[in-house]
Amino acid sequence: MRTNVVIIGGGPSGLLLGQHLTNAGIDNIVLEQKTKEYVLGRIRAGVLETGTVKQLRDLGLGARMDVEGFVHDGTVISFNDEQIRIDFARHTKTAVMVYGQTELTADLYARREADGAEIIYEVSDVEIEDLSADSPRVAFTKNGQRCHISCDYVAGCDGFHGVSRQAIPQTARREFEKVYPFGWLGILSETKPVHDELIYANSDAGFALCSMRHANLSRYYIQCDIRDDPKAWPDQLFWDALRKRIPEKFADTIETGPSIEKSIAPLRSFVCEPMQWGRLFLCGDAAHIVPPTGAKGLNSAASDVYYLADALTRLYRDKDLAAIESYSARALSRVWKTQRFSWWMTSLLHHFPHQSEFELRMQLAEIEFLKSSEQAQAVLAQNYVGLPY
Ligand code: RFL
Ligand code: PHB
Repeated sequence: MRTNVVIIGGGPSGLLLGQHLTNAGIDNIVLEQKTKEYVLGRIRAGVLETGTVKQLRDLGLGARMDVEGFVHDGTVISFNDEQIRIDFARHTKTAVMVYGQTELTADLYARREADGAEIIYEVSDVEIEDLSADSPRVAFTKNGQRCHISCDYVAGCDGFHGVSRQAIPQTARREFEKVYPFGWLGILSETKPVHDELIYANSDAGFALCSMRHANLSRYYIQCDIRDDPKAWPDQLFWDALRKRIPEKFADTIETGPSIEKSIAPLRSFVCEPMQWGRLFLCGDAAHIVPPTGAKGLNSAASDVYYLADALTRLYRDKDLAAIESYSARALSRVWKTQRFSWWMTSLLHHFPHQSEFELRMQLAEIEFLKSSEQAQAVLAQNYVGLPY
């Protein structure tokens, strides 16, 4: 087999890149280790930045999102009973879109299938060979048989636990990491969202987030001990803990019900440099991870894809090598700013074990400053809706 670009990983990064390439007439094959049903069963991101929304529309992928998604032109940050509304529309003249990663991924799969573009599911033992040669090869096992694809370039879109990043020699790779000493316990429940905007809450009892998927599907999170077992959190305990962390007017009106999904996610900041090695390019979680507090994981993946698709399109269309050579620097420049924002929002809104009185006062001062300063609110809004590509 031969193609222009082998894309390892059929999550949002891989599928989005595949769509850009297919639209530009660049042949590509996606290799995914799981089934489509498995990938679509993962409950993950919920908020799309302005730039991600534009990318999807430009690719002809906005139709369902524009009907079923919810435009949010602000969000609420609270501390105990105090509330600060961050007005995206006023500060940035744009908005974000609440549209689940599951829906977005389903749209990408449907489109790939309609285009007849190739995706090979349930592959294992993926190996990248000859990255410094003109024509690298990707080997994998499918139905017990070893297969090989020769290509021009390899896109590593296989998430944090994938194999692509490891193909960059250890001596050439630098990794930066911060692991946070808590997790997020999330539930999905078929109840009306407590508010029409997201609420990011810090409180004496810790962090909580009220989010949503649609008019009768809510997504709620609370900060928890990373060693907790979701089974040790019966629904009633979860609702009680959530109520204690959000402003009273929301605690009093929240609609509760049985959870239909419950899981704990760890919080980590991680960046791998460079994001490019020979003919391999990394995109999304394969290269970097953020704690979910700023809703940046999926959106950062989308901006990488934008830069890489732009570079590959220039290369195949105009024989312009420069864009390909600067991919890593261009992507990392935005990645680090997104890391900063996610780290800042996480630091502002969570309880850290062993937090000193001084550190607590710093958090309070930061909240007070945010409350009193239009400029601080504008900075938050600008980062939340997404920095320009
Ligand atoms: P993904 O989604 O992990 O997809 C990678 C795909 O690669 C496949 N794969 C392989 N395929 C072939 N061979 C191999 N050796 C392979 N190894 C792995 C995997 O099966 C998978 O299908 O990475 P991608 O595409 O870069 O997308 C990134 C986003 O998924 C991620 O950034 C966000 O979901 C992060 N994230 C959130 N981001 C937000 O913006 N807002 C959120 O609310 C939010 N919540 C979350 C999250 C991530 C979570 N994780 C990772 C546990 C909640 C959770 C629980
Ligand atoms: C979600 O709806 O899952 C969600 C929204 C915003 C975040 C994190 C998660 O910052």
